[in-house]
Formats: sequence, C-alpha cells, structure tokens
Amino acid sequence: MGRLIIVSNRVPSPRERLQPAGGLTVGLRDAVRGNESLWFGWSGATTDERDDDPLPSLDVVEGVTYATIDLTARQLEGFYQNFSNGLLWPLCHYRVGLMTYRRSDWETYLEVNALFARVLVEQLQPDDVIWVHDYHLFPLGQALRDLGVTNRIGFFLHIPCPPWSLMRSLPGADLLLRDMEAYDLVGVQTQEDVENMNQSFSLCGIAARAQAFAIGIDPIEFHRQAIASADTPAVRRLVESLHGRTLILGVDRLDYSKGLPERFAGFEAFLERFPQYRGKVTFLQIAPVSRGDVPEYQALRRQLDEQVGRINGVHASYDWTPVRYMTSPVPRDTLAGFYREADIALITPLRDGMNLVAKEYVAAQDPDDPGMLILSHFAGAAPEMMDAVLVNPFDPDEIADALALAMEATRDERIARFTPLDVEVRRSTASVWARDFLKALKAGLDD
Ligand code: GDG
Repeated sequence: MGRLIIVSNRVPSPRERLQPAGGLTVGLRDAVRGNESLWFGWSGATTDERDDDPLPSLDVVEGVTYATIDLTARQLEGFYQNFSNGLLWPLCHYRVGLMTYRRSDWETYLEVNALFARVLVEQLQPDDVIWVHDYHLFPLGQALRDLGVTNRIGFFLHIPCPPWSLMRSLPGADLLLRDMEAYDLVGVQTQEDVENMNQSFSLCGIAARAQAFAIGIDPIEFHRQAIASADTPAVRRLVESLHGRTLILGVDRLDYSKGLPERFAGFEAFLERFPQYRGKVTFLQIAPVSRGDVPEYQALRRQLDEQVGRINGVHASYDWTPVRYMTSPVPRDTLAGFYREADIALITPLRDGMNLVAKEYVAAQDPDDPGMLILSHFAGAAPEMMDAVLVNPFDPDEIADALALAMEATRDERIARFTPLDVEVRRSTASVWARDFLKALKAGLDD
C-alpha cells in the first residue's frame, strides 16, 4: 500500500503533532497512523528572497514525516494574506463586497502553488496517494500534473462553495475551476456545496464532479476531556463567577463569517424584549484574534469593541455585566469544560463550511441534563443538526426568540432536542470523514 501524502497550507505545529486539536489534525490522525505518511506545507516562517527552490525541513513524529518550507515575505503577502484570505475567503463566504482583487496576487498564488508542486514532487513515490486541503491550494493538483505526476490526487474544500453567479465575480474563476480537473476526487462539506460546485463545473464545461464529505470531531475524546475539565480551577472559577446565572456561550475565531455583530445585536434584542431575564444571564463570547494583519479583520475588531462596550454600558447594572468578551484563546481542555457548563451555545455564522464548535458543544454535554444549541441555518453543520434551534442570524429578533425558547425549555424538551444531535455527532466523526474520503479516492486502486 502506498503512503498517504497530505498537503495543506499550514501543517500541525510540533505540539499539535503529538496532541491533535482541530478537525483536520484529529481527522487525519487515524488515517496517518499505522500508515507511512508525509504531511507537506508551509512552515509558518518567512525567509529572504531566493533563486533556488528550498529543500523542505523534515521532522518525523510517530511515523509521520512533516516536510515544511519557508515562504518569502512577498510570497506570503500575495499568496496567503491577499489572494487566499483577502479574496478567496470572502468570495467563498458569499461576501464579494469584501474581496480585493489584484492580478499580481493571483500570479503569486499560482507561483506558490507551482513552488509547492516542485518541492513536493521530489518527495513522491509512484504509489503514494495525495490529499490536498483547502482554498489555498486549488491549483496544486494541476501544477503536479504539469510535472508529470500520475498518482491519485484528491482535494477537499473546508469552506463553502458559492454558486457560479457569485463565483464568477473572481476574474479568471473559470481558470481556477478548470484546474480541478486534475483531481481524481473533489470533496466539499455539504450537499449545497456539491450543487454549487457542480453547477460551476457544468456552466464552464469542466469535466469534474464534487462529492460531499462532512467533517466531524472525535466526540468520545472530547466528551472525556469535558468531564475531566469540570473540576479544574479555571472551570470552577467560571462557574463560581456566574452566581447561578444562566451561561450563554459563543466560541469563534474573530472572523466576519462568524456573524458576531449580528449575534450581539440578537443578544441585545433579547435583553430588551425579555426584561425578565435581565440580570439572570451571562453571555460569554470567546473570540480569539485571527488574521489580525488583514484590514477587514481589524475593522471588525474595532466594531465589536465598540458594540460590546455600548451594550454593557446601556444594560449593565453595578453588580451584573451582560456580555463577557475575550479575544485571547482559551486552552482546549478548559474550553471543553466551558462548553459542558454552558446552558446555551449561541453559534450563528453568516456562512460556515461546517462549524466544529457546534459539534464540540454537543459532545461536551451531560446527556441527562444537556444544554440547548442555537445554530445558524448557514452553518454547514445545520443540515445534520436539524434538532438544534435553527435561526437566521440576520434577524436579531429571531436570535432573541431562540434565546427565550432555550431559557424556557424543560429538561425533557432539552433531552428531546439533544439526543438526535448526539447520535449524529457520534456517527459523523472526523475519522469517518477521512476514511470515507480516502476510500472514495482510492477506489479501484486495490483491485
Ligand atoms: C474551518 C471552516 C470548518 C476556537 N476558539 C478557541 C479554539 N477554537 C477551536 C474550536 C474549533 C476550531 O477552533 C474552530 O473550528 P470551526 O470549524 O468552528 O471553524 P474554522 O476555524 O473557521 O474552520 C469551518 C473547519 O475548517 C473544518 O473543516 O468546520 O467551517 O471555516 O475546534 O474549538 N480552540 C482553543 N481556544 C480557543 O479560544 N483551544
């Protein structure tokens, strides 16, 4: 059996190599374990301009070889900050108004993909199976084919795929999509993404087809972590600080796709329309800063600082602060304990590929006394989680009504909603996702 080659812009940090944290690293842990594997990508560091292709630095941890290269500051800016995060990210999250397009960034994006291909090809063996991840690397498969690579190559898009009517806002979108013909399998998160991507393929006359593979988490491990954390100082301090108030929790990277201003507006509408709950609830929003060097993210951060300050200024009393807002990250085990203590999770992205936070919240609950999940229709997780309280995050009153419903739910009502969610989260795990994708990618190879 050939090796599994994983390619993603960032590879797990040395710490994550031993202790996988996110969906991608958790999902691939089983796939890479017991199989000779190589994980290739950017090191996270920058280097001076150079003429020659870099040699990757190699690190072997538990049988997995991590091969990484540095990028120059110019490559990082054009490929990563500008084209990937300043253009493809908003486009794929249906926010064309936030896109910034420059031809030079598109060229740098292609240049870095071609560089990745040239460095990777030196590492390849004939029966390796290659799995490319996410929007940074759309053209990588074609760049590898151009170098004569005939191995199986699969691609998975972690973020949403918009319909062609939006996709075509990107100058050269058809060229980007045409490169997908190089892949033997194109995976996306949801059926809606499949329909959108296949529509673009058909309209552009591209002979590729997408399939849905919903990513998940490791629910057994996360449940264990949540229970283990309950008795730690941080979780105890949070619980004591609530003085018996209901805890509403939000956890998101500080990103405009996550709908944070809309969520705060919804919480404010809740305080105004349901005054009986004033002083009885605490909304804790954890929003670690992300992509802080992109101007749109800086503007969002300023907007949230102002909005939270204003809500607390207007609604707080001398012994109650309605919103607790923090932009520094919380350690993962502590986070698991916070989820378990939260009575309500408020997860309202405007668009999200999947949203693993919703699945982590469910996995962390006590099945005999579970909390309530309020989830946006526009999370990729929503079609799998129809028993959550689903909301349209653009309507603050709908968020307010959902919060009131969650506040009033009896234990039986909470259990009735929770049980099917729990079944789904335990069924559609990260390892099932990786296994199903790789099975489809390798189909026919073993015959
Ligand atoms: C992309 C897609 C898709 C958050 N705050 C802290 C923290 N987190 C962790 C959460 C969760 C992860 O970050 C976020 O995952 P999501 O799936 O919710 O969102 P993205 O980061 O946008 O991920 C998304 C995903 O890829 C996988 O395909 O689901 O749609 O956008 O695991 O727990 N972790 C720690 N401290 C924090 O403060 N330790």
